[in-house]
Amino acid sequence: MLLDRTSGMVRSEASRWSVVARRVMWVAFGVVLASALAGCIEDPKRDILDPVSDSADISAYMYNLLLAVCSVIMVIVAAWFTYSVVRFRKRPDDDGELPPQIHGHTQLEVAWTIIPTLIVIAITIPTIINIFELERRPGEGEPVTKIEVIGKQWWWEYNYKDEGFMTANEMHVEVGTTVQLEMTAADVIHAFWVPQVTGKRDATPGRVYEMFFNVREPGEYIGQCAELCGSSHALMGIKLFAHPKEGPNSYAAWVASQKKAAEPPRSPEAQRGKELFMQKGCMRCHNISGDARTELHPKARRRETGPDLTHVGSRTTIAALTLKNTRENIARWVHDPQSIKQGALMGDPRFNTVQVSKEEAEAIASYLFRLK
Ligand code: HEC
Ligand SMILES: [Cu+2]
Repeated sequence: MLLDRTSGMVRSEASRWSVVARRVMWVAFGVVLASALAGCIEDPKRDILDPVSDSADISAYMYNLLLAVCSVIMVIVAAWFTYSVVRFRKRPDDDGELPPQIHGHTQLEVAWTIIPTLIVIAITIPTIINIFELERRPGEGEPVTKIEVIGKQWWWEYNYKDEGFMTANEMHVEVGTTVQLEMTAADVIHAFWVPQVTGKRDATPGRVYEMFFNVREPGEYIGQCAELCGSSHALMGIKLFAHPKEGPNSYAAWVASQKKAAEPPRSPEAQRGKELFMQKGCMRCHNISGDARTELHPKARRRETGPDLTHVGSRTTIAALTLKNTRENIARWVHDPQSIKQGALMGDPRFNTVQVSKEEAEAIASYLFRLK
């Protein structure tokens, strides 16, 4: 029992719970409204109902099929229910007698067993067909882009093994060419998901799961790690660029630029940045190819190894979409990664006790940002 301070009356436990329940409802309402608004302003969008690949078509088709079937059922049930409530409501002349009961009515029982079974079968058949369709491997001789994907706390490593380079978070593929992801994880379970392009699939330590897709529209698609993987899980974004087959923005042009060794520094400040990069031991965790002194030996790769920085300046974002890629943001990140991404393995005292002053970070940023 509680004493209500304004009225001095004793309030029951029940009314206290109703106050709590009302507050919970308001909070829930706020959360729903905020996420709906967030959905409105999002650009570019991440919408499974606007698929741009064969794989996402399947997910959208299954979603729409289930929505249609369930909507029909809902309308029938709701209409029948409303009709019954109105038609059989209690009237003033009600004599209190029970209406005829249907317990043990054989035809009805058979009907409500068979109809749901048919509905479930109708949903199961396309589901099974589509599961096989999603797993279908590309045919012999069909060109395939193979990308090894490694989920790490809290970013994505992409290894274009056939081409011989690595990149991070921003995946590039070619429109019309089947992409084969070979997904695993270095630490905990993550999940790769670009709603307009792929289904959701776990990246699990010690296992390799494949995923296939073929994008049909050039563009930029946003994704997100979809498996709670620790404190900065929400800052583990994905960007997928689908390049046309031809032209200056073609996939081949992107691959050619990524295969090049890193640009040597051009300005004195960038030169100093490169020296600081080496002095501070950044290449313990980062590779910059083209100079043995900034290269990370492939055998030295560990769980805490960070993104390949050979072409870090060519990315549009850094730290898995946490920051826009600008010179200033690289400097901010290098100076104090922990304040930007809590728990990031860079700047974690267990692996890295190197302190980089603001001014040093700026020199390093001049070097890194030019690595286009
Ligand atoms: C202990 C290993 C480690 C060391 C040492 C380290 N880093 Fe990192 N670095 C990482 C990891 C891990 C990430 C990815 C963080 C994330 O996004 O969660 C990262 C991310 C970055 C990024 C962003 C790259 C991108 O594409 O998102 C830059 C730039 C960077 N580090 C520069 C440096 C510099 C400069 C130094 C030396 C002062 C350094 N790092 C030292 C592990 C390390
Ligand atoms: Cu995650």
